[in-house]
Order: sequence, then structure tokens, then C-alpha cells
Amino acid sequence: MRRLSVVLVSLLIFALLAACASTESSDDSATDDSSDDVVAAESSLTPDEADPTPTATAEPDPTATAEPDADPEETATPETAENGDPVEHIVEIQDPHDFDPDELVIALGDTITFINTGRINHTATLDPEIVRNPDNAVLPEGAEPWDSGDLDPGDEFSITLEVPGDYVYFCRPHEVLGQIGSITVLEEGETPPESSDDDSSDDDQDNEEVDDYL
Ligand SMILES: [Cu+2]
Repeated sequence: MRRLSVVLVSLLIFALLAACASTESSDDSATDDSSDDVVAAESSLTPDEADPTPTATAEPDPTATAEPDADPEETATPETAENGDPVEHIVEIQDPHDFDPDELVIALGDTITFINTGRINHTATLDPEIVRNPDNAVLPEGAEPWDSGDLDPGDEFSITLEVPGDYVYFCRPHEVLGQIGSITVLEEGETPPESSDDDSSDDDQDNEEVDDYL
């Protein structure tokens, strides 16, 4: 019985060692094979995982669709400006031969009122038919010529320009003396920039010009 048990125990130990060795080797081979399989499985899974990724990129797309939503808001802002009351711009006609300001940028539908604040007669005129220098009478295509007629001191003349574009007008008696003004009418929905600084600099230039003439 002892021998048998010793043989059995030694067989058992041998069998255990053999099993351990076989499992180690099989583990190695199995690990390699399975890792290859996993890599293959991952590579085959990667397209599947790549599909969710576009789906995840599709989530930013709604965000991108939210940006177009912001654009209507921006277009809504000009609409508010369009719905706003038209602005009246005052241009003083001054002696000896000056429009103040002589450059205006206005929104479509705004009104310009010329006021003769001088002591002599002036006009505010945009008529290519009666201008001496064609450069002094410029109006966009489709716009109508206009003429205030003679403005006595204190007289006013108002006009609303309905066609966007660049205008150059003049004073009939004083065109040759350089009494010229320009108006830019912005496109529908555009609003004129804040240009008070430019106006003041223009005024300074105008005053210098007047000083030169005086
Ligand atoms: Cu004049």
C-alpha cells in the first residue's frame, strides 16, 4: 500500500507538473492567438466604433445648426433697424459756400433737411442737366434728380433718398466755388456707423477751407 500510495502521489505530482507546464505553454500560445484574435476583433470592431464617432460628430451638427439659428437673430437686428423710425439728418448751408456736414452716410429711407443758415441764397441741387462739372452731380442708377430751388436765408428743403448708392450734389450759384456735398445711402438693412469723430474732423477741414477762402 505504501508503494502504491507513493507511486500514486508521485504520479499525481508529475501529472500536476505536466499540467502546469502544458497550461503555461498553452497559455502562451493561447494568449498569442487570442491577442491576435482580439486585435482582429478590435480591428473589425473599429469600424463599428467609428460609426458611433460620426454619430458623436453628428451631435455637434445640431450645434452647427444652432449657429444658423443665431444668424436669423443677426438678420433680425437689421429688421429692427428697418422697423425703426427714419432719421432726419440736418445739413446746414453756410456762407460763403459750404454744406455742413458735406459728407453724410445715411440709412435707406432717412430724410435730409437742408437749412440755409447763411445770409445769401443757396441751393441744394443734384441735376446732371444743369451741372457744370459732371463729377459734381452723381446719383445711382434709378434715382431721380432733385433741386431745392433758391433757398433764402432761413429756408429749408427736405428730401428722402429711396435708392441706395453714392450721391454728389452742389449749390447752383456756388458750384464753381466748390460748394459740393456727398451722401451715401446704405443698402436696405444696413445702419450707418458712428462717425461723429469723422464729422468733427470734416468740420475742421471745412473751417480751414473757409479760412482759406476768407
Ligand atoms: Cu451756395
